[in-house]
Amino acid sequence: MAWTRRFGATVAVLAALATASGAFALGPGAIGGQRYRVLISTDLGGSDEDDIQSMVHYLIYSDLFDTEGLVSSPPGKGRAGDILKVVDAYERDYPTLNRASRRYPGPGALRAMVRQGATEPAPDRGYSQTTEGSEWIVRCAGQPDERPLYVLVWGSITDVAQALHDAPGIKDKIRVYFIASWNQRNDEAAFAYIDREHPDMWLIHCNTTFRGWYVGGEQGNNLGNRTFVNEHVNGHGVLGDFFAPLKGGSIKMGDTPSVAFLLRGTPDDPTQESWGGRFVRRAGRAQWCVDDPHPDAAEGQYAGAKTVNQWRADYLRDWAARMKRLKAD
Ligand SMILES: [Ca+2]
Repeated sequence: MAWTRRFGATVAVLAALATASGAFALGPGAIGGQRYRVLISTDLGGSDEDDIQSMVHYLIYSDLFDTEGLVSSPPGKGRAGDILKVVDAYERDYPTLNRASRRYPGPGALRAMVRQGATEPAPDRGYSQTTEGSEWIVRCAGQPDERPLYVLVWGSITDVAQALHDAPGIKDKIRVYFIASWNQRNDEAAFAYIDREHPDMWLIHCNTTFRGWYVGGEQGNNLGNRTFVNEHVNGHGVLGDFFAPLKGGSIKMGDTPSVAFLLRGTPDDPTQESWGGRFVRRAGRAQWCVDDPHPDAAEGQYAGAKTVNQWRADYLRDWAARMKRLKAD
């Protein structure tokens, strides 16, 4: 009996540890060999430098993904040309990266998938004119590939709304991770259109969870927002030097949880743990997820943010190891 009690206690402790660290809960994701199709809709080059940070990070991991589109979206002054400038930096590092992995996309292939989307928010009805960007979303979604297309929305959801309006059938093929918050406020009409007309969408409505990327979690041991950039980004290739001065030399990367969600976790089910957060279903919607309102998941005022920052040491150390590829010379 004593043994049984001890064994039972051990199991309970292990279960508690597993819950605390989530160590046994994370699915493989792209790092574990799953290959996902990705299209990014971004306001890069506009109001905030943090999209450039996120794009650099994405490109360092781009050998793990089948990237199909990079769409310049509202709000602000960011344009397709700003995305191309990041690709230019990537091109200079490409020979080095290519030696580390043959699966990095060629710079020319990336340039060929950059499209200009809308430059203004939608009018009240939530959609307006087809753009090259919205058309590209429709076209990628329609590819004869059994895998879904993950659409990562780093700006306003304007171009996705337009694409859904033009071709509602794409709904069955796309999975949208929307970094909402300020992006949503800058085009409420586009989001309201999707919310109203497409409640059956597969969508992660991430309003606050993403804050966990740079708020809270392990910030010591060169894993602070500034110390990490100094130690692991600055001086690491053209891309590292491109990143290092942005946001005052500090990590923000508020859009990156949409990528981290694919890097490690189980994207088929956003209610499971991932580096990009764990979500709960919105009532009455089978495929629509929102920030976890449970107080244990909050970091200060940010609901769900702990479901990201609990992995901070893991996702930053993994990225640091990848940045070393750029020191290969
Ligand atoms: Ca953004």
